[in-house]
Amino acid sequence: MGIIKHDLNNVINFDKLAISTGWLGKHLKCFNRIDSTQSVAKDIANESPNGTIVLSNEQTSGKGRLNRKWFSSSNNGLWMSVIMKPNLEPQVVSQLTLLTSVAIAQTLKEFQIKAEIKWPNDCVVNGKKIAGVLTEASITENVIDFVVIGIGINLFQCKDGFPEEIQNTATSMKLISEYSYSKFQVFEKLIVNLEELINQFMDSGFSPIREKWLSNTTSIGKSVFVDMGQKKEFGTISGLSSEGYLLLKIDEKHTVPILFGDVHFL
Ligand code: BT5
Repeated sequence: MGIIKHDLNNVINFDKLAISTGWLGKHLKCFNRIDSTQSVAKDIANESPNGTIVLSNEQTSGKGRLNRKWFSSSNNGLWMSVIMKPNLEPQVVSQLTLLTSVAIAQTLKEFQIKAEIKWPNDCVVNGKKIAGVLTEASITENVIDFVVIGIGINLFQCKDGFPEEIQNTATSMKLISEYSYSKFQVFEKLIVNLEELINQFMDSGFSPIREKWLSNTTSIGKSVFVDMGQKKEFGTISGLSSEGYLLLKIDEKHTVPILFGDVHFL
């Protein structure tokens, strides 16, 4: 596989990595410390091939959705962004977030960790967040130039390894599993799962991904409120639409599709 090294002081030794993938991860840009793999990926996306991955040991300004922070301390997690140039309608970009959550849940399962997918972009274990996804797209005149899928998976943090503000809401693979693993193993399995799901998505659309998403969530039937910034909607999660919207039953007669928001269990 082609490995492009940007930072030669980089401590990541990906030379030993032998990923048996087709197009995903064929080009890797590995860093020791950058502000955010997401920012770098967006900067280089135009001139990068489809499937390029940007990785960093540490992010000094990791990003969540809505400009929230993603804490990404050194060597503690898999912090990466995937550059894609898919021939897709812009409306389906949000489905890539759901797809990526499925890939993460499948990967964690291979390490004996049963993670649940929480709409739209979280993987949680026992109610605590172990991974998050941030999907951003550049679109010109209704055509996708590129999509960048940011993935953060907490690997090795102890409880007090997280900043105080997320100590009660975040978890890591190390905190859950006795299973021994390396960052490279997690990366490798994730890439294989992600590539397979993206290939399936490009061939057959969202329907098979939706089925997998549904089989990896326990959210259905739960009472929640969804915070959409300007508005909060209370109800019971009743499903996922064929487009990937969260279906929220707000009373006996009404179910509303939700495209964006944060789900809070009641
Ligand atoms: C996300 O946003 O969950 C998207 C996370 C994407 C991170 C990746 S890492 C590689 C790539 N480069 C980037 O700069 N970002 C991507 P959101 O749903 O908005 O969740 C953010 C919230 O999660 C924060 O407000 C915190 O409450 C919490 N949080 C922050 N860091 C966390 C961590 N390491 N583990 C668990 N929770 C965290």
